[in-house]
Amino acid sequence: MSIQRERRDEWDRVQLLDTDGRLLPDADPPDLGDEALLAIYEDLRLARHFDERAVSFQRQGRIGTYAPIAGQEGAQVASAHALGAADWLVPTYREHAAKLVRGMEPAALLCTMAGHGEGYAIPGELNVTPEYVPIATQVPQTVGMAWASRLQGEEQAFLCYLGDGATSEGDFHEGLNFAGVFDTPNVFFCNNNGWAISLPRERQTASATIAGKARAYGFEGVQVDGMDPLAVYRVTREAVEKAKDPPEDERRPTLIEAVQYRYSAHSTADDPEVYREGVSEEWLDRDPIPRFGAFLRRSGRLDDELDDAIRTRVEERVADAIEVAEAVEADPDKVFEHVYAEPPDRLREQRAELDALRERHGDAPFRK
Ligand SMILES: Cc1ncc(C[n+]2csc(CCOP(=O)(O)OP(=O)(O)O)c2C)c(N)n1
Ligand SMILES: [Mg+2]
Repeated sequence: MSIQRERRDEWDRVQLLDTDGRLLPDADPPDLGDEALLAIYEDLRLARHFDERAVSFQRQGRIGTYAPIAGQEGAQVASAHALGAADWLVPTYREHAAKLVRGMEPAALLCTMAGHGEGYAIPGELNVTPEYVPIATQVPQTVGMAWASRLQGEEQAFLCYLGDGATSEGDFHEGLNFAGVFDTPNVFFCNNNGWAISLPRERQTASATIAGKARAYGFEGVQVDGMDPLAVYRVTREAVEKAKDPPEDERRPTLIEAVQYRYSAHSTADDPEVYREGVSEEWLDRDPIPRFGAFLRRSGRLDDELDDAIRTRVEERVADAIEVAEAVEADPDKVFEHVYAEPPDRLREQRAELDALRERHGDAPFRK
């Protein structure tokens, strides 16, 4: 069966910057001051550098499997910047940059990746949930959180990230249907990178756009250039406001489809050369970091000196985080905790075996 369908994509894709970082003639940029724009830029640089170091760390066996983000920083950073302090952020396994924007420490992220439970202790005031690995599970759960918040009369928006792959799951449709009927204060942010591991977007859905799926649930869908941080910020900010700020009977959820490309593999356990061609010039031209940097330079907000200072700050921050994370010692007893109230016999036997080994060899080999 051919998977080709005739497709007429009449959806407007929101884009404010051209690939050289020039504001498009009819662009309506968001109201952001110099400080806020530079904060977004620094977070973009932090995200890229953190990602490079994390991939290298995984290759050295210092952290476990890692989900890279190169190319996707613009969507994560700009959308997370659009949230207010009281709003909630619900990440998948890939939203490292969004979590950093929200105030999570890079050392905590590395700890989690190295298997230390400490990284999962997310400070309560950040309003970030633990990451979701089972695809789309977070969608109905975030709708539940948002509905509870609304029933309690709170003014909070709930930003729920998902991939293009998640749109084929029942949870996605159940969650969006409920959100449309009950007007829960949700923003569904779909990072459409064109692939769900080896499955291309064309095999995921026959819909012309992912944004268009919102129509079926009776609310607005917006497609945005996910590698244009300025455009991502604007559409997310508008969606966040629409979820919580207008009069009670005008509050509405939104589905955002951020079209983008990930330069790197699905995870460090994946080899994309098996199923996709190398990264095209077209996607490299859209790289959100030089593009946003060029916009800041053109508008006189960034020069070489400031750029160097930002690079140094970012590198120092990640280097410090690595030092902190590497100093954390594994506690082998934790392997046995938190799953069973009453450990079964085989677990008791394994623990006794470990204790015997520690008696013989000392504790040190089991703490790294
Ligand atoms: C319910 C479920 N099915 C399958 C998997 C295995 N799996 C992990 S990531 C992934 C692809 C997800 O693709 P997408 O939603 O587009 O996100 P991306 O990784 O591209 O960011 C799959 C199938 C899973 N984690 N959960
Ligand atoms: Mg994907």
